Amino acid sequence: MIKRLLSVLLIAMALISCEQEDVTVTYRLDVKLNPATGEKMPETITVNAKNETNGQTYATTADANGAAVFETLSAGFYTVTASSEAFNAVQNIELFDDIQTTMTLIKGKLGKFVIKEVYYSGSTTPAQKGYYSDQFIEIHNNSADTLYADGLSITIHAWYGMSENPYAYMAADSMAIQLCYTVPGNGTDHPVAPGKSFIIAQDAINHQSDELGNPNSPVNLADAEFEFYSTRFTGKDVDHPAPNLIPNLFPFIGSDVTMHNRGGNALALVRIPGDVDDFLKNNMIDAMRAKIPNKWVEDAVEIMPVGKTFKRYDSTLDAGTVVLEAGAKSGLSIRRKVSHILSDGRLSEGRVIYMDTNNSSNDFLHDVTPMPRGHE
Ligand SMILES: [Ca+2]
Ligand SMILES: [Ca+2]
Ligand SMILES: [Ca+2]
Repeated sequence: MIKRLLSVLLIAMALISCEQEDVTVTYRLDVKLNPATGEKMPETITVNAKNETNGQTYATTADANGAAVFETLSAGFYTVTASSEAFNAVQNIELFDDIQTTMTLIKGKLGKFVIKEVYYSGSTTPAQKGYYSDQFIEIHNNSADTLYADGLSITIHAWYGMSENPYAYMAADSMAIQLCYTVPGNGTDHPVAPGKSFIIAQDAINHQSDELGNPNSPVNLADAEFEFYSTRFTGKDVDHPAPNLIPNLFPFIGSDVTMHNRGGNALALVRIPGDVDDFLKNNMIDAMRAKIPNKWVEDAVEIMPVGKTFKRYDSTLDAGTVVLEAGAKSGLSIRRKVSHILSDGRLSEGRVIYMDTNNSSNDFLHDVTPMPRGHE
């Protein structure tokens, strides 16, 4: 009899525990935002909590004190982001209990696409000549969502930074540019998954093995998603199979889009609403340079020539600078530091998140061997 009672009891306990497993456990997440150093708290701050396990996103707004509450979130790994017009913060939370967390805002927009690597120094041929056709820019989706590269423009600042920036008068709200190329597409032609990147090559070939290449080049760019292509002046550029970027502003006399090999090019990723050519046409500073509002900039990196310190970008775009000390023909590049790599069995397992505090002095490695699609 006792045995029977015991087994009934055990079955009942098993049933209860089964029932309990069906009940979703929720926790409360309290977020407290601090303003950026020396700044006031922005009026409107959106706070999102994205569950990295099932992809669901929950949104709320912070109150005047910077407090935001998510009352009932299911247990899991979350990416919490706070963003206003001019400030942002990001934090990863493991929510397996009620949690109170503090996040400090930084200046600048929330990074979506970020410039992950820029190889502009070029390499040295066996005959000790400079070879620059292997230059590339790699752009990484640093967000938790699929983004589209369509319509994303890459720009080069109008000033090389060798002396005081003559466009400093507009820097607080606009930047002067001398080059703008845009990714083609109808809006959804070029999806980029979270943690993935795409490469814009000067020439999309295997520079190490191509007969027109350089066996000393550090890169094979045959699988680059896009390339720069120019016939405008000399007709010497070769159109390889990779799709070409759309040239919107390219006033140089040369056979291709070649970045300044000693670091004179401050780059930016920009979303220009509407027709890019129309916008530029109506916003020319002179025959060769245009003006673009800082608020359209998705990411910017102030690459500086060796030994120079003449800033061009406002601190909201890039509070610092990055210098490649080895200079031209060194075969070395600048690359964003890895912030963290998501793990612990999330859907996003292995996704690399790069450091983006909008300060390239902190965010970038320099004098590193180019590593297209790689990280360290
Ligand atoms: Ca080319
Ligand atoms: Ca091509
Ligand atoms: Ca940035």
